[in-house]
Amino acid sequence: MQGKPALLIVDVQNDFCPGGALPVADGDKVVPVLNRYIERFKTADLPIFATRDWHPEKTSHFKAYGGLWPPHCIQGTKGAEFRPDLKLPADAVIVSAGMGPDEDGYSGFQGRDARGVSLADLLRQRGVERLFVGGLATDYCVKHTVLDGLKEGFQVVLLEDAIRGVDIKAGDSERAVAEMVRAGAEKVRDL
Ligand code: VGL
Ligand code: ZN
Repeated sequence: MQGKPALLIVDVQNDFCPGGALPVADGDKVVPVLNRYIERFKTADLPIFATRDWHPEKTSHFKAYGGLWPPHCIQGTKGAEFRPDLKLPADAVIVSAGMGPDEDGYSGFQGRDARGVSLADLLRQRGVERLFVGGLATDYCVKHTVLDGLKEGFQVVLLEDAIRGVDIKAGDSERAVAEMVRAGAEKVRDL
């Protein structure tokens, strides 16, 4: 049985694209693909969610404070904005994650909207049962969001043509996709 779908776009922000603070190779290439999915979900009157990595200046997520990463996606900065060419509709639901000073916040399910409502509750309020997920980065936020979505009981479809990864180690993204599939995600491309 296929439940009510929603599109879930993960962290398509300036800092994860070429020219940004933590660029993912070809990160910008997901934008036109996601724009086509956005158009289709809008036309079918289905809800669209977008997560954003939304860090404070000081966080244990950053190298300077014990973490893995250079500073990126700091709240209110240009780098934290969604890519300007991503055509998010005005009624897209925005969920911010990684806001705590001592969390990585890789999963969108650790995120909240402006009123503090969790992603899982926002999805359930709208009757969503099936998530179509694309965005950045395959081996971090996409992976954790997909795995948590499955744990929360949602069906998850990974949009394979709309994801790109960091690949600190060669093959990380490939392994992440395999892990998501093992956990129960479906893969689709050119949907
Ligand atoms: C992400 C690394 C650090 C992501 C966020 O959005 O995948 N990756 N912070
Ligand atoms: Zn981050």
